[in-house]
Amino acid sequence: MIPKILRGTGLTALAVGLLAFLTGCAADAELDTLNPQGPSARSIDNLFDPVFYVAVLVFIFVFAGTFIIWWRFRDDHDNEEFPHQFHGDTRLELAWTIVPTLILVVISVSTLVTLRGLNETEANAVTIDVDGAATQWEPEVVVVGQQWWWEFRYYLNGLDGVDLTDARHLPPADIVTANQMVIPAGEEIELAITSRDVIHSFWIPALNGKKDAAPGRVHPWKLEADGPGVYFGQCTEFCGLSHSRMRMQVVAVTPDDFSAWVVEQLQPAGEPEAAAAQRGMEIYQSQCARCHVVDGFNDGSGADLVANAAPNLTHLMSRTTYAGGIFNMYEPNGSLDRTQLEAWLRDSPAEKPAYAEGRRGMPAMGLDEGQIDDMVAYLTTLGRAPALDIIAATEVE
Ligand code: HEC
Ligand SMILES: [Cu+2]
Repeated sequence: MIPKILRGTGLTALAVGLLAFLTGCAADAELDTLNPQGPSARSIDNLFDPVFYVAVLVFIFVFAGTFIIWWRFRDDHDNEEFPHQFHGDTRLELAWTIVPTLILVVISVSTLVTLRGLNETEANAVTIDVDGAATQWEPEVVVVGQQWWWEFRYYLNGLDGVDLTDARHLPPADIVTANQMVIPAGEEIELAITSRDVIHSFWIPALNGKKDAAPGRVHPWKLEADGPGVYFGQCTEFCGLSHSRMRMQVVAVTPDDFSAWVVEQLQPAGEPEAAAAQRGMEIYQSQCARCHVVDGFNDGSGADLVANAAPNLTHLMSRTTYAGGIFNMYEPNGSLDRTQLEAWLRDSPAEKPAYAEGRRGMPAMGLDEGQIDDMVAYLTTLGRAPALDIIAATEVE
């Protein structure tokens, strides 16, 4: 027998509450904020946990009090007398003024201390071994948000003198990637976050907190991964049509792997050998180079969108996801996911909604099937696939 209080609205409320609770359950949640794997995320979690438990205590206290009052002073119908009235209680009033004040003071002070710590950056230079010559790099990555993907720019000589005020005309960088940021594990990475269009927000829940990417502004931020691994993120400021398809990943690797990655990314693209790939390169020249950049081939000057505002394709194959991190480049066995790539080249707005006519996202290019084959042949010459374990760890659904 269901108690009276749980019938009707009560039952509905309980069911809705339970459903909401269950939606929060996942065995392997990529965007879990409660499983920090870097110092910034950990300091946020260290603040969140106690505040949460205090909130639970307050909740229990307030609801228990409400319940007791409701029960004790209920009208039980057979008592005609008005309940006993009283007014004022100095001890109670002092208690419920002082205790919440103390709680709030403790919470605000610890919040301020945490915020201060999060905004302090002190990255140490990392040594990158470029062809036997050691280079010192102060780990800084410029993060550019735009509808609806992320660009990561690495200036290996540091950001001094690099003018970031207009994200639509950034100075050429040594390495430019999209949607996957590769970093050395165990090192603090400074971020300079900006946007080419509207406000976005950069957040890798396991590594750091949210920071807006705002056009015309450069927001300093940082992240660090305790160890090698793949950490997922998602734009967290609603930014239009494909906001939900604006994802990113941080791939933290060992210092040696990082050096190797840098050396590889510094290579410009070469001339392809196969005839199909050469035909693809010609199509690239006539149709794609007006937006995209392939280092060693075209530099994006005179780009049709705003300069460099389409993903740099020089090392496309070294990225395991594309188009805002929503498609896999590879099958789990490491072979190219050709069907998906062809679908993208056939009609990208059908794969990922975009206001193409408003110069956002990639427009449908109207290639025929032969051209698509040639294009795939060319694209697969651009960069090298990463190791199978990275392919597996970065796989998206
Ligand atoms: C009008 C500009 C424009 C043209 C022309 C264009 N693209 Fe794109 N392309 C984009 C934009 C913008 C994106 C990012 C789309 C997104 O993630 O939502 C993109 C994404 C891509 C991607 C995914 C890259 C990644 O890392 O996410 C590939 C591959 C690609 N384009 C290939 C091509 C090819 C091949 C052509 C020529 C046949 C072409 N594009 C023509 C603007 C353009
Ligand atoms: Cu966004």
